[in-house]
Amino acid sequence: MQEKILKIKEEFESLINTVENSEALEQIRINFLGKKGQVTDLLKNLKNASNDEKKVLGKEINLLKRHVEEQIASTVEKIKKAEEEKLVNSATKYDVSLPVDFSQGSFHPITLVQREVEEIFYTMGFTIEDFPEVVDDYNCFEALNIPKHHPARDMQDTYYLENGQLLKTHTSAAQNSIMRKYGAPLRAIFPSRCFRNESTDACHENTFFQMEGIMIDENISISNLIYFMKTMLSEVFHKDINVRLRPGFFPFVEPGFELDISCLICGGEGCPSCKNSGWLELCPCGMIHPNVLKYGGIDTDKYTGFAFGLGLTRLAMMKYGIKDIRDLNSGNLKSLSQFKNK
Ligand code: FA5
Repeated sequence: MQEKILKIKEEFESLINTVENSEALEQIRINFLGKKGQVTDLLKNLKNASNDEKKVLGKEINLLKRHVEEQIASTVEKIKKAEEEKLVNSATKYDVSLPVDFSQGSFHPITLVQREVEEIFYTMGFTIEDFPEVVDDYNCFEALNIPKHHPARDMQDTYYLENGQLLKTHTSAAQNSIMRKYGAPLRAIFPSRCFRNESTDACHENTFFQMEGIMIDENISISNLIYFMKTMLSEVFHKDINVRLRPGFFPFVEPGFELDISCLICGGEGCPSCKNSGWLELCPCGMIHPNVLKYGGIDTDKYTGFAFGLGLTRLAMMKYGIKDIRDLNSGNLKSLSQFKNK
């Protein structure tokens, strides 16, 4: 039996030292520690040994079992880390000087990042809603506690149609309709294209994507908001990201916050992508103002909620290391064809 123990140990060592992914590691675990695993069998067969043998062999088998368990546990961590690193590295190999590959179509990086964030919120019980890009003044401003002539409108000049409708400046424009459609409790995200009349630079476009999220229920607090924001960012980047939360003013939330992430293009040193500040405004958020809940037909004695407006285009820039936001709307295949297999 001692020979058998040694053989099993050798076999385990050679397998564990060369294992490359989680699936193969799970097979090794089953093979050695599963119900019919080799180490489990050794323990079962011990009952046939004499009392003296049991003392010696039992100790050896238990040592082997512990060794196998410890090795598997530390390898799980190693593999997880390696798999995450692989994901992160593959996500940041963006190089405009690479030749164009016309052999296969590809998804736009914003589509990729949008789908990824949708998946994250979907698994946390959020529905994914759609809303038109052309809206009226009520939805875009008034229902959000921004009456006519309110100075907050200055930050969001946009393109108006002759019939008085406008191209929506932010995804918050869908909040009122979605509250009215579903009532409370409610968990929804609604990604969309937004438009603003503004000069473009490395981090501003006149056409960009946001993803709004709202959660309304009894006893919702800022802790819930912070939890969901942290979960989303760590899932998207597959690593811990430096974030800062600072007070921010938006008439439709109280209190309101700006959530910034440390710029991943320059590592926080300062560059044109982050207006040389080292930080990038990514996801303003806050507790939904009671007026906005009332306009949405929600009982404010019973319910509270949070809302956030994630800058999806900026998220794609940070995730894929795209230095200039204008590359994303350029239609330039040299840039866009690089995202095939991501
Ligand atoms: C808003 O649009 C608010 N509706 C967000 C919000 C929702 C606040 C819910 C509170 C509660 P802001 O104007 O800061 O806020 O834009 C939100 C995000 O969209 C910014 O952080 C940024 O990531 C992105 N963004 C805004 N303007 C542009 C632009 N011109 N180009 C690219 N991204 C932009």
